[in-house]
Amino acid sequence: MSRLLRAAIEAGARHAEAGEFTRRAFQNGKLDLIRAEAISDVIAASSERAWRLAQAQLDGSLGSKVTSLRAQATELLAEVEACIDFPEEGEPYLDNSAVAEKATLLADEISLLSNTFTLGKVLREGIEVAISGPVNSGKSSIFNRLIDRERAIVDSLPGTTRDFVEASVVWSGIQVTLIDTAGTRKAESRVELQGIELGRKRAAEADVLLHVHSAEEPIPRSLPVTGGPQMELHIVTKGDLLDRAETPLLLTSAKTGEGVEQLRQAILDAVCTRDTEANDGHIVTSERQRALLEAAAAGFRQAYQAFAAHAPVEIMALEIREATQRLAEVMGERVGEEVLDQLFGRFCIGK
Ligand SMILES: Nc1nc2c(ncn2[C@@H]2O[C@H](COP(=O)(O)OP(=O)(O)OP(=O)(O)O)[C@@H](O)[C@H]2O)c(=O)[nH]1
Ligand SMILES: [Mg+2]
Repeated sequence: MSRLLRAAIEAGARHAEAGEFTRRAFQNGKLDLIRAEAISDVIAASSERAWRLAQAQLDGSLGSKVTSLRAQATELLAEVEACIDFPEEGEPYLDNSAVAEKATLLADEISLLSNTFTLGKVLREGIEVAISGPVNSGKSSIFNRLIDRERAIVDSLPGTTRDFVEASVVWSGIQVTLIDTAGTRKAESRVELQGIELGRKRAAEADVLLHVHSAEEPIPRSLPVTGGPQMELHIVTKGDLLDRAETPLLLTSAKTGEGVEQLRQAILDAVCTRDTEANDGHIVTSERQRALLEAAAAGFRQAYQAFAAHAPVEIMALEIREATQRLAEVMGERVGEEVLDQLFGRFCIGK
């Protein structure tokens, strides 16, 4: 293969660049940018749902939604610009308040769409769930239960897990990476202290932090609210040792399997707050799309504010024009070379 390749290159061929074919298709107007982005998502899909989502984008699902928003925006722009071009004729017909109102409605609709990015990210990239708690509280046991295999060592000796252990599973089509960490306690040795620190750092990067409280210990009545960016869940482990459940927390047992299915569901619920049906299944999948939609929504809101502040109609027109331009950029119109370089650079060679 490599000799063949060398011969081809000597005869004048060259290596394709990353994403070169998709980029050409985009630049020749065969694909809009949302669909071009979807190609790299199809290739990178880590689960069936991620793949299905990418496939839907490739079929133009999100693109058609953005196109319809853009049509509304263009109509609004025409209304407000008519008034500038033909002030005498336009003024009596143009109802500024109606335009401002429509701009607000459009802003709300665009925000709703851009908010689906959180779900889109979960579907595309999956989630990370870190299990943390005191030593010997049953973290590794519940970890093994959740992934359905004996991956982490379990022992009655406290301090069994030394740093962290990771394993990936797919639940309801979403890739879930579970991270079992070393239990916390006043460490006995320097090595243990380092292990705890490594686990803590890894856990800090996860999307969900699962705190475990062993039924053998007093279960805290009030839970600390950290207010960080992570979702936090608290559960009781070794629930089979409790006679009566006296806790509002989810009771689980790695021994009997009690509560394990509910725990899986609780983890998925924690990250998928907005269901897929919202927005007719249109989901924003890239940070680029999200940022542009946010900017468009902000622009339409500013158009309303200009109206509310009795600013000249030109100001309102300016805001609407810029916001409409942001919507066009989502589809890939008038997007700068640097953005394209960055976007296609993520593709595999030759795709
Ligand atoms: N009865 C009962 N015992 C359990 C359960 N889960 C874990 N244990 C026991 O609790 C002990 C500690 O379990 P591990 O899963 O190793 O706990 P850990 O939190 O990972 O411990 P470290 O890694 O040392 O921090 C072991 O002896 C387990 O057999 C459970 O659901 N019921
Ligand atoms: Mg452990």
